[in-house]
Amino acid sequence: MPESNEKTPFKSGFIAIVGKPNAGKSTLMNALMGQPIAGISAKPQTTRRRQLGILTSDKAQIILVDTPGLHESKDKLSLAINTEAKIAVQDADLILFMADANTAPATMDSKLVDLIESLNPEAKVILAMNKADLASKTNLEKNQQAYQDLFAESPQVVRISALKTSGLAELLENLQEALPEGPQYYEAEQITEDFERDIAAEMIRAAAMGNLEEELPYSVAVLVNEYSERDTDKIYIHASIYVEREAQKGIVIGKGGQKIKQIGTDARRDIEAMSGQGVFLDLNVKVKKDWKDDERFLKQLGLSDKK
Ligand SMILES: Nc1nc2c(ncn2[C@@H]2O[C@H](COP(=O)(O)OP(=O)(O)OP(=O)(O)O)[C@@H](O)[C@H]2O)c(=O)[nH]1
Ligand SMILES: [Mg+2]
Repeated sequence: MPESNEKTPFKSGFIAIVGKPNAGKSTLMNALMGQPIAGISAKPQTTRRRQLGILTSDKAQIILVDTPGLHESKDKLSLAINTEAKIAVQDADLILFMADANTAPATMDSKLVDLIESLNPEAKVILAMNKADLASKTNLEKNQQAYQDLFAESPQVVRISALKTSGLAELLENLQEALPEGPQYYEAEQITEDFERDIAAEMIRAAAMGNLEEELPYSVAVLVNEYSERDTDKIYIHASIYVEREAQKGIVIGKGGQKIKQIGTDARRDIEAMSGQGVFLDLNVKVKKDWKDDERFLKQLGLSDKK
């Protein structure tokens, strides 16, 4: 048989990773990228801004868009966070819907499905049943069916564990398959659009969230004041952790500075893994009264509901 010289068309597109808070979206993003670029914590509502993870091969450019889970509070921060998720859904060529395989769909899941079907009704959806490592087979099957039933058109399903990285090769194959033909939007070497200093800020905030309890994780914001390579192999970072009220400051610092020290240790480990360099991290704690409703401060954080 004569060899076909027809080339397989190059595929590309934006894949919005959506799902309720804590579903494992950022864990999946980091696992697919093979390196940490998103902040992760065991607490829900860790991600606040959408972030790209770009995977380029000679066949395709898969542009993952990590999004925040939807927030129900009515402060300006929550509105801005929801805007981030909505923009990602609107602009997506493909939606990757992350479900927790261990639990039945919640109201938040139905809300997300409504959002997708109203903002981007044409988009194809792939359903990822995540945390499959924790789920019993019966539970997984029952929950999977319930998730599929949320959609007008039953989506393709992949069972994965973002944490244990199982099922990811199959997932990637399905994502690539479902993408449209398209151009290479970004240089092959580019893995994200964010600057390292912004990723560092997210990692510091995720580390703070992981070390704080009750409402405090949600009262924290981080700004990086300096991010510089002072010598050849070490990055110097000076960052401020902001809280909403004076009384919260002492809790973040902790007895004898123990808490802030632990936050620094966790954040440094993540930033070093992200940057591939040693990190010297200098942290302080500041009060910015009611910053969640302070539009100017939210802008400084790169968040705004007016996009
Ligand atoms: N056992 C298990 N845990 C997982 C898996 N994927 C994520 N997790 C854990 O779930 C928690 C939340 O993960 P994230 O990746 O921050 O979740 P997210 O969906 O990005 O959450 P938000 O940013 O708050 O919307 C972390 O403690 C992860 O380690 C998985 O496949 N199995
Ligand atoms: Mg996240």
